[in-house]
Amino acid sequence: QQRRTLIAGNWKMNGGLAANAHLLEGLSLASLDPVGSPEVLVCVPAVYLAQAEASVKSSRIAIGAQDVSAHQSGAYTGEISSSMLADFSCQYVIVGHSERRAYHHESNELVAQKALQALRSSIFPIVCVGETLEQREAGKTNEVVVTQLRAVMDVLDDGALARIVVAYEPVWAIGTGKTATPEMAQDVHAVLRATLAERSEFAATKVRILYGGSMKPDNAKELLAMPDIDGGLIGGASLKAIDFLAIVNAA
Ligand code: 3PY
Repeated sequence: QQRRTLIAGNWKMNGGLAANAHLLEGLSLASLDPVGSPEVLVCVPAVYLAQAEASVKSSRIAIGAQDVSAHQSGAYTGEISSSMLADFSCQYVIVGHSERRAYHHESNELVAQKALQALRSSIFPIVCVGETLEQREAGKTNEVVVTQLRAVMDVLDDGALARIVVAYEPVWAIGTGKTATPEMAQDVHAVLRATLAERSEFAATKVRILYGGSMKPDNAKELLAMPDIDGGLIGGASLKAIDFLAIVNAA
């Protein structure tokens, strides 16, 4: 296996000091098998990065953020730069989650700049792509996700491209309890990998493509068994240690 499975939790705007302490402790105490096992990541609200950094210190759990500024520094009130994230041992950052694309009007170009900025601070961007129900029903799934991915590919050289993570999250499966079937997901993952391969075979074999959108303990195993599904970006089920660990153990 040339790609190590990555199981990433996306906490979204959930949690608080006490709840996080409980969850992080539950995850840290789990005896995660150090070899041949998946990489485990929690993407926490930025204000809790310091708490997460301190809590997971002696465990194998990596920490990440959920968004990053496209700018390096300066007059961007409310924004958080990639170097600030790096100060707290942040190794990954989600960019272009569909909730940010929808509610904060993030364009493909902005998402690409965010990915670039993350890499400048040696943080791996997890680039989210995915179609709405309307787009799927119109037969536009591949076109939509390829356009979203290409915008990021356009700003990265081959070396940088090999360092991103992609997450396929069908919008209609986010927070709805609906999941793509393993075959539906695999089809899109294969298209995404072929798109990477058009630019760089090396990147296509290296880049992990995660599935996101209501991945749960009871559907994780069959999704993760597909050849081009290299992990998961987990929403709701990442907020309970027992569920998140069940997904980790299914990988
Ligand atoms: C979900 O599973 O709901 C997600 O959006 C994961 O990012």
